Amino acid sequence: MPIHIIRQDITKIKCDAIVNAANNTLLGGGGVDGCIHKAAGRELLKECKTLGGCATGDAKITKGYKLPCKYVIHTVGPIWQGGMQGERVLLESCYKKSLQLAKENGCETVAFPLISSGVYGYPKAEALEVATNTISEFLTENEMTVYLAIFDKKTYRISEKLYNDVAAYIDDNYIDENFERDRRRMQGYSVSMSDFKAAAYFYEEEKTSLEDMLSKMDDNFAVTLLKLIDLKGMNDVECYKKANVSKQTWYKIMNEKDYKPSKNTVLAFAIALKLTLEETKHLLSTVGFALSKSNKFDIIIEYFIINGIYDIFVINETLFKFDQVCLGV
Ligand code: AR6
Repeated sequence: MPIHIIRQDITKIKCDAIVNAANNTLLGGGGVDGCIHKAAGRELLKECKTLGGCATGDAKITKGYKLPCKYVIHTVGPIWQGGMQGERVLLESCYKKSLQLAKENGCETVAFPLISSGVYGYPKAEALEVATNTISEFLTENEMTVYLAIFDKKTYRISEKLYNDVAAYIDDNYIDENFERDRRRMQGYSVSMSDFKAAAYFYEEEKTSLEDMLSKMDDNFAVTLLKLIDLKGMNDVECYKKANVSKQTWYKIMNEKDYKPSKNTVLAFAIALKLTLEETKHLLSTVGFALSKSNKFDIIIEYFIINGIYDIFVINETLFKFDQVCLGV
């Protein structure tokens, strides 16, 4: 099941549990801890007082009170001391223990802030890497939807070079549709009658029975996808998990004859399967989509495919930086 990176105040997320970046006392503090206590009300502090604190790397659970979630999972991240004091292992443990607690309490949707990346000083880019790696590892074995609430765009780890390369690629390839239309109008662009006649003649030549045409129809999306999965030596579960696509969506694709996946979903599969640009275009065409030069999202995806970069998290972080929706959402 998927991990969604979103830019949102965690206290506003409606899900089964939100995770709090707390301290060892569990008695509140600043940052996200302060926001959560404020939004939940005094009852949360009352329950926290009964918990006897929490060790670094561990997690404890309370009710959500006035928050729009059932539970708050309080975890205590490590204080950054240069990276040689076992900070990474402790931070991984925060995510693992919190997810385990969420699972034990039947949570299907959980939202995390970027633990330790504020007051505790863990470098944001590394904190994000630990978060995405640890959560995705958990999700390969478990069914849960996890949101990673990022407050600050700067958190994104993509390098300046990647950002600049993608920006340059967009500049070179982006066609503003309105600009194109106006330009054509200004140039008096029109289709002549003889063009139409030529097209009609061509159609006559090619005319064939509807039955014939239907029998030659290409494989549909589900069949094409399954063939590509085999071709790339993957299995179904591995593929949809890698694509950050939920089990429900996968089920619909495979079982509902008329189900049409979104373009976003098709592209998530293309990335998971490491398709070439041609293969991607073919997969898109099975549901009537194409990559457009007037769509920044499409151009960014094209950039990654052409450059053979298929890390969905790097791609999503880049999309996020360019204010586009993430893949597999
Ligand atoms: N929603 C989502 N993320 C947020 C929010 C919010 N409402 N508010 C802040 N962040 P921090 P830590 C982000 O400092 O580093 C407290 O005093 C923020 O931008 O809250 O683990 C505790 O009591 C940052 O990226 O937690 C502890 O003493 C991330 O949440 C100490 O801070 C974590 O920042 C814990 O420090």
